[in-house]
Amino acid sequence: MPNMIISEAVQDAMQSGRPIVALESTIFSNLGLPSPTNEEALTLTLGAVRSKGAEPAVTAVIDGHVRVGLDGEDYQRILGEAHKTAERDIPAAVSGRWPVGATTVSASLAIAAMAGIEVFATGGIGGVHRGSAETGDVSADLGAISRHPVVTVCAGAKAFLDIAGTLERLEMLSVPVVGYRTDEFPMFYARSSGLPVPLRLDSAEDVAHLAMERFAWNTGGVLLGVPIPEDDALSADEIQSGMSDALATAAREGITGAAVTPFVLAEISESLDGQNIPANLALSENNARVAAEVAVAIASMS
Ligand code: PSU
Ligand code: MN
Repeated sequence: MPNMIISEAVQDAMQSGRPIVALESTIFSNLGLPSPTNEEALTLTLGAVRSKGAEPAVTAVIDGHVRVGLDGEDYQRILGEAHKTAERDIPAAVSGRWPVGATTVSASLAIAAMAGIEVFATGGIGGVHRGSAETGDVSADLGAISRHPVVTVCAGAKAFLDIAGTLERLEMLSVPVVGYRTDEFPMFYARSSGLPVPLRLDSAEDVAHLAMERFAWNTGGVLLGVPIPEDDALSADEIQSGMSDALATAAREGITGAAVTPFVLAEISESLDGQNIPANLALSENNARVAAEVAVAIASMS
């Protein structure tokens, strides 16, 4: 097993079989959300996990150490300047002693799986980018969701991605994609992408059952799409306008590789003039709550 520092609170939960929810750190860093919204998102997310009786385990690489579960000062470190750390970057972050490696979905899933944590919550996953036929740009999140035995709870994928292509790729990767109380794959700020999910489940217990069956095969994870709460959702039109500009700017400025997603996210926030912030907070909190309910259900079954 690689070296990892597991916080005391998370170790306690592991030893007593209490439910744990892993969380990524990229969304809470300057790569994901602007300050002070990022700190607010973190507080709401941690509170949501705890309110359901589960222990939050934020993943990160701090001073070259892989961390599972943070406290006090560590939280301040991930809220600031950070180096985006996907799964493939973990060895470089450790051997190169990166001060703050903010883990993406792929890195967080790798760390959660290694630590034996079965449920993970995020905001939106990465996916197949528009124009990927030319650029080849497909997020490492998809491969990680498929390989690691963890339930990923998300509000769908960002509207700037190729959602249909993302769902096709998830099928190719043999990922069970589940709509939580919905028949359609959610689209982050919007409740639906208009595209059907292959399976709908209506309770955390049902999701836990499915996850146990999936894990029994030892071949990978489950993706659970949870629509943003109705009151906080933006309309498809609102999202569309901000997005086209952002993609055009990224293309014009020749942004490639790991820089694409943070760049587009920042551009969209700017063009929506902060209208997306309440939505971002609401979906992060809601996903954390559902993830905790699933973790509680899994813990009660195992
Ligand atoms: N979607 C968001 N906010 C984010 C991300 C995605 O709405 O901060 C981050 C997540 O950490 C995700 C990563 O795992 O971007 C995907 O990056 P890429 O597209 O480069 O794989
Ligand atoms: Mn990419």
